[in-house]
Amino acid sequence: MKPTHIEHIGIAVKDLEAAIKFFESIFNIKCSSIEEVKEQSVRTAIFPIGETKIELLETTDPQGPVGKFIKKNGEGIHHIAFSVNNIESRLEELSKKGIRLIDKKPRKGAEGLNIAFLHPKDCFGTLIELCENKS
Ligand code: CMX
Repeated sequence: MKPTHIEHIGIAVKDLEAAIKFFESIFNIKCSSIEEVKEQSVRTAIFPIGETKIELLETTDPQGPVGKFIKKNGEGIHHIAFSVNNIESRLEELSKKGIRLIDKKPRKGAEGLNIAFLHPKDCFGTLIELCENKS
């Protein structure tokens, strides 16, 4: 299992619009899309930076994964997403190595990517997302 690059870094924020303004004005980068991912109870804002992206995440439900994360930790880095080829085989490989899969099968995430999360308790406290490379 070898990621090709970091697809994005997810940052949990309380106020998406305020965070977008901050990243655009301070770092001079442009938000390319804002999207609601209903199944994950989040609104996302994407900022491409070279080959990777920053994904800002605002919860739409205090009981959703980002809502619970912010309640416990406050705002900050929520997950790191690795871009991989052939995500289903990668998941099978990781499962055989005893890493708990939050998503046993890939599902659609922001920007229509096929994604799956690995459990942070099996990854040194870091929530890792796999994203399938678009071909
Ligand atoms: N990074 C590191 N640790 C995390 C974490 C994160 N982002 N989210 C939760 N945890 C830890 C908690 O701190 C907690 O640790 P302790 O047991 O030591 O207190 C433990 O995991 C359990 O957390 P919880 O808040 O009780 O929540 P759940 O067990 O119900 O869920 C998790 C945890 C990771 C399975 C769930 O958040 C999940 O399924 N995440 C994947 C989906 C997701 O995050 N979606 C939002 C982004 C969507 C997108 O990018 O499109």
